Amino acid sequence: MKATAMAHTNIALIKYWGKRDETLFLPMNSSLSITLDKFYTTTTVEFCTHLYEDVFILNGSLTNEAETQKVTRFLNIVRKMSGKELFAIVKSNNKVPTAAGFASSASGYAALAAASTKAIGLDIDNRTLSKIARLGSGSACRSIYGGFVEWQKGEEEDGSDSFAKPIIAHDSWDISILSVLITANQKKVLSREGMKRVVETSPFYSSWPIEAEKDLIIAKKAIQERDFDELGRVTEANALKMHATTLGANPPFLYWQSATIDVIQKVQELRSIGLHAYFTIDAGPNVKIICLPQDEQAVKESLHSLPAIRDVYSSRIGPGVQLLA
Ligand code: 2P0
Repeated sequence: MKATAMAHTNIALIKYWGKRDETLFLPMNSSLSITLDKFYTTTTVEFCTHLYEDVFILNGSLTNEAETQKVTRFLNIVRKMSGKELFAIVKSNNKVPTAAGFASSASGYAALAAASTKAIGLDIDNRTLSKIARLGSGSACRSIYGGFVEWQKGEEEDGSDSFAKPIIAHDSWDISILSVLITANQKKVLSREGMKRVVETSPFYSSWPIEAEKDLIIAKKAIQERDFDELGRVTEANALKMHATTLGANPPFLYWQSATIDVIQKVQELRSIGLHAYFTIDAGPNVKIICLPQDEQAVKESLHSLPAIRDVYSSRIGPGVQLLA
């Protein structure tokens, strides 16, 4: 009753922003991401007869009650599916610079979903696994697959048609992704809270799902045609539209810092001298840049000239979830 799985983080080019159902993690819009090769979570789950509660060890340390409860809430779903009332020891290691503010919930819940379902004896396909991972954290459903991945929002109230699917395999288009660290400080408005606030209060939100669906069509076509600049343009535009919704929220909020804008302007400047680089920003101040591999070194060097940049992590496109044992 023991299994180990590894899942990689993903970065959305077309963002998931807003839920239509908070319990089932059903999104307002479909989204599209790339899975990264360098950042991942490895999780071992062992269901035991002698335990009277779940135990969660993260990066070698026993977690607090709140963190353990999140894992228990997720394992309850798996226990219910299997009909087995067993508690588990969960050991998880993040190879994600979490101290750098890069989210690990996507890789974390994707690895937990794969390891826990296998350990408890469920035999399920990746589509079902994607739906289960979604119930831990929305973006986790995309980390089941490698390469370019679409999370189709679905229409059903029970979430049965809300899952991710691969667009192209991870080794069929070589792209470089730079994660630019500006600050490691905890953000003031967590993404879960931020998306809820914009849905409920921002007058700019109503156009978001419409725009996101349009952007998704453009992005998918660009991927099929391997048109990097078209993909980059729509990626940037989509990120800016997402962040525009926060300015209209009540109370308003902004994830950016001045260094975020410095990076945006640097990327624009690099394009003006012929480099193929485009930015995207998630629910925080750090910036991710997609660029062609031949431009990676030049982009990296130019970023180091900005005083507020603390680090730059390079990745390529990575694989989907894997069972290790
Ligand atoms: C994304 N984000 O598509 C978007 C862009 C943040 C901005 O997915 O509430 O941690 O657990 O479903 O998945 C972050 O949100 O939120 C996220 P929950 P999650 O990557």
